[in-house]
Amino acid sequence: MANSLLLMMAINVASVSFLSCEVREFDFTIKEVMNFLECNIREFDFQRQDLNVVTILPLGESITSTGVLDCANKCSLRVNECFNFIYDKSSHQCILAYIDVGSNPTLDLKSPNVYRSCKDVTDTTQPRQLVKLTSGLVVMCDTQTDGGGWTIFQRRVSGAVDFNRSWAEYRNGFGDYGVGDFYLGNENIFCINSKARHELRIDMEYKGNSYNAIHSSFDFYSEADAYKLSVNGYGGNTWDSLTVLNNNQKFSTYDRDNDESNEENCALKFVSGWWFSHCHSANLNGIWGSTGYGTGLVWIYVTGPFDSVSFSEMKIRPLP
Ligand SMILES: [Ca+2]
Repeated sequence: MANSLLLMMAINVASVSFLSCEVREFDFTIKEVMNFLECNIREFDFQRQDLNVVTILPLGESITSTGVLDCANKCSLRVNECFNFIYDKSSHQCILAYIDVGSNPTLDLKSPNVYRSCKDVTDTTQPRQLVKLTSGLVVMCDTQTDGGGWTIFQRRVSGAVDFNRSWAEYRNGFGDYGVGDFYLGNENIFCINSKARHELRIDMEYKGNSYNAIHSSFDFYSEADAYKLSVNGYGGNTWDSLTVLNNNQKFSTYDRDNDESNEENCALKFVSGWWFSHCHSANLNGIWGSTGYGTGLVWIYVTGPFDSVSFSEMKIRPLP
């Protein structure tokens, strides 16, 4: 029963039905439950902003508890790990439930040895793994490509997530780790990159072929400089489309025109948030699958202006 309930919680994670499930499961006063759950949901919402949590949590640990509020308290004391709890009145067992995004990718929030960066991830059995950094930020790591250690900050695999977003959304990040499409957020990229020098790698797929573009030098400026991007030192198996028109440019969105064109807002025109100049030669935050002029996930030397790559990942790794 406990496991099936957890599964139900996983599906309706913050919904009213999830709450009523709990009320039915626990045999104590609704007032007590609601008081706690209101608190717990707030905590969860806070975590959710961090995590973009998607699927959930099968197993926690079972500990003896004096009552439901004690069990709730045990959970709330471990707010960074414990998502919710189940208290079994007959056995006095308190089961703490942890956030986990399932088998692939896995979210390891239980390890006391949290990671400074994706480079600290030693378990490379999953090609993509979610980890919580020491900063508290949960990131998706590419653990295998060219030795792994990559923090992915942009990912397009399905088109399920709209990338035509505001300045604030691009600053804070958006998307869904479960679906696999997300943007980590310019502020997060800036923070990560200010702690160490990084290289940038872009992986793409187009018509069954894989392409990569690597810059050994990656500078990412603060919001005061409109998250300007500056790269250098190119390598890869395709020609560099990024530096043709988009190097040393500020970030623009439909509601924040920082591009070099006085006539138009490139972000508005090309339906994306990006480092536009007089617009672009690459536009990986464009419209999924678009064949409209320049509006797709363009990498000009691969797709031309009228098509889209079918997979994109932008990732950074600390330099040795
Ligand atoms: Ca403009």
